[in-house]
Amino acid sequence: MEVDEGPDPLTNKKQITVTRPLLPELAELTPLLERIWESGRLTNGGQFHAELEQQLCDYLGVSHLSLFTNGTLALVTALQALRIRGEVITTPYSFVATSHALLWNKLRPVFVDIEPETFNLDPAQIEAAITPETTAILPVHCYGVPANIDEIQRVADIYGLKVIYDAAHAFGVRHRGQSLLEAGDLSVLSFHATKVFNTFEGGALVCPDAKTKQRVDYLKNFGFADEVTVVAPGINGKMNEFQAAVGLLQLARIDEAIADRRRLYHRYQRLVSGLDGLELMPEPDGTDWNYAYCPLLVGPGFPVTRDALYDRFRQQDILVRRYFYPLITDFPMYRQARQLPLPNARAMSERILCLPLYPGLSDGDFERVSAVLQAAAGRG
Ligand code: T4K
Repeated sequence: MEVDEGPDPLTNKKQITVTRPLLPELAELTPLLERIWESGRLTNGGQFHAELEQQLCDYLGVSHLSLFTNGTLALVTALQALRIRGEVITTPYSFVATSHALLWNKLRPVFVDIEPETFNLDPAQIEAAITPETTAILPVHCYGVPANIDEIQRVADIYGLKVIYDAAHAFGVRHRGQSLLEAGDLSVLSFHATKVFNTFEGGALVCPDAKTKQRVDYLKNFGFADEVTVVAPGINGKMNEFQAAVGLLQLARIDEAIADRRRLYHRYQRLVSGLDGLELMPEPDGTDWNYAYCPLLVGPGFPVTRDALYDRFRQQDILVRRYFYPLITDFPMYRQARQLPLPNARAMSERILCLPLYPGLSDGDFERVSAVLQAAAGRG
């Protein structure tokens, strides 16, 4: 990936965003668009849709996958596919779509704390939240870091609960030599523009077998099993041919993109290791991680607070983000939801700042980010 020399660190005001999408070359897109135009098939399971499903299964190392027009509809459908009812145990430390998928299904979220090391649902807390109404667990592989899948499964098996992973951040992550997306009963991916792999908007539901995929395929197409048979009140969650074509082009360069992310992450590690009071999330053990985010924790030992650091970045037109602050439980529609004590989630959400991380972030831009951190640390 080409990296330009970039602007003068402290004078240039070009905006740096927390992420920028991987984009295909326009010239590569043209022949695929021509094929769409010639076929006249724009959506409802065309050639690119079929090709992307196959190529993603091969790349991700999973046997069945159904494409969606976005990750949120895939989450909503996953809960429908498994006929989840009643209460679902989930994390407050996520993007709000995780819990919204429950409300769209008239399910009741029950919030449980996270492990501070992984930012993921703490399996040791789950049992205390289970009632006779509990039917499922909805954990997130936050930042693409694997949740504690063994322990979560152990609790789920004891109580007969389904496990649906919100794997929106976990594209391509392999854990102990196999795809993380095979954990639990279903996993949901997001291919939104801000993700490691994108189709502008998009997502997928990873299924364990052909029968489940069949049901999911019906559900994302209004419930149609054939021209005259509707088997369920399905939704329109289909990915169109343009999205799928973009996906095929992105997939061809995804390894290079992840390698770029890795290099940049290591550069941040070297920078942050020299600054007292800051801590970059360590890379997860035993995992081929995808470097989806660059989570920085601002500790009490740092001279400025997290929010003051956030403001300093903004003043330099560097749009860092507090993923995930506020906690989901602080949004009005979740304040009344049942929750266990959430001290870790709250502490992390008050310390977190995600730094800019994307393929092609220039040396000059990295220097600008670095200059803000150094100045805040009193090294300026
Ligand atoms: N579960 C989890 C755990 C998720 O994180 C998400 C999505 C979902 C489920 C739902 O999946 P989808 O239905 O979205 O497929 C962004 C994304 O919109 C959202 O997809 C993502 N999580 C979330 C973590 O981040 P915002 O509100 O922060 O997006 P926005 O528009 O402020 O963009 C962030 C930065 O990215 C901007 O400052 C600039 C840059 N950007 C953004 C877009 C859209 C670009 O450079 N180009 C772009 O096209 O939510």
